[in-house]
This record gives sequence, structure tokens and C-alpha cells, in this order.
Amino acid sequence: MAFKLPALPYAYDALEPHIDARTMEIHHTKHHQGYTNNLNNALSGGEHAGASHGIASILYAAARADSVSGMSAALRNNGGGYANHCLFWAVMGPDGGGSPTGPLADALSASFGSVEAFRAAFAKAAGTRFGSGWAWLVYDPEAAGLKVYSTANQDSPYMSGHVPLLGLDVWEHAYYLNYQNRRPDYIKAFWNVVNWVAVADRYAAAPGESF
Ligand code: MN3
Repeated sequence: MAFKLPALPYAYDALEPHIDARTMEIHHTKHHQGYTNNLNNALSGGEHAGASHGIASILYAAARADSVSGMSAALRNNGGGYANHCLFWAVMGPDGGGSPTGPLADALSASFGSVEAFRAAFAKAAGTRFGSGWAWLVYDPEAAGLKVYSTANQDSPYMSGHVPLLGLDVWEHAYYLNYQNRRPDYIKAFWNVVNWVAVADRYAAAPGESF
């Protein structure tokens, strides 16, 4: 089984002016394609070759067997990069922005005090991640609750047994063409393209995910 680069569910220019078309195209066709190719290379001939289970299961199993720092660097970096970007494209959209509603909004308020307090916590995680990495809203099955944190490089919440619901790529390749060093402006702009319907769907499905 080989992993495939997923098609973007919208055009490269669909997220403008918040995320520019050139950044989206390079990010998708070069960076995500690269993680996909290198993930397949890392898996070929290995114990995961031919595995019918998904990338979440592979990352969780490898991290549980060897610890995150002990797992193969090729799988950690490229498997994480593959999974993280698949989620990233899916939780953004041209009709994004606004505020979450329904059970997700209730859960955010219960966990963080308010939706605005959640946004502040998420933005802080994104802004304070030194160097390359990701900010996350995750569902933690053990705590049966929501958490916000950041990870370095391409480390995935799946490696910790958490289900990622919303992720923001804060590698410079995600924003440098349009924002240069102004990561806080990119983080602020991100809220205009968040597809809350997709995030709410992921939240609804998260307790039933097994990996
Ligand atoms: Mn990226």
C-alpha cells in the first residue's frame, strides 16, 4: 500500500488573501508530495509494508513501541508530515472563518472557559513554538477531553494517542512568501479560513476513532 497525496478540496487561490496561491501550490505539490514520497520510501520493505491500516495507526504503534524520540526518524518526520498536512488542508476552506457552533463550541467553552479563550490559547501555542512545528487542538481519549499544545517539526498528535481536530502549520514554508517574519499576522489570518464544520465533524467522530 502506498500513501497518496490527497487532492486539495479547493483551488490554490481559494484561501486568498489570507493564504496566497503560490504558497498553497508549493506547500501542496512540493512539501506535502515530498513527505508522501519519503513516507512510502520509509515504509517499503519494512514491517509496515502492505499494511492496510492508516497513517494514524502506524504512527501510534511506532511511537508506543519505540517512544517518539526512539522511532525511526524517516517515519517520524515523513509520516508525521504526511498526516499533519492531510489534516491541515481539510480543516481550512474558502467559506471558513466565523465561530464554531453546537457541541464543539460547548466543549471549547467547557474546556477553556470560552471560545475566545480557546483561540487565545491556540494562538499562543502557535506563536511560542520556537522554530518549525505545529499548533494543535486535539481530543485526548484518556482524558475524554480537549487539549491545546504545539509540537516540534512534524511530530503528530497521533504519536501521543491524541486525535487532531485542528492544526496550524507554523513552519516558515507555510507563510514566508506572504508574511515573511510576521508569524503573528499569519496566525491571525488563519482564523478567516478555518472550516469549523470540518472541525466539528472531526470532534464528533473522535471518541469512536481507534488506532
Ligand atoms: Mn508544511
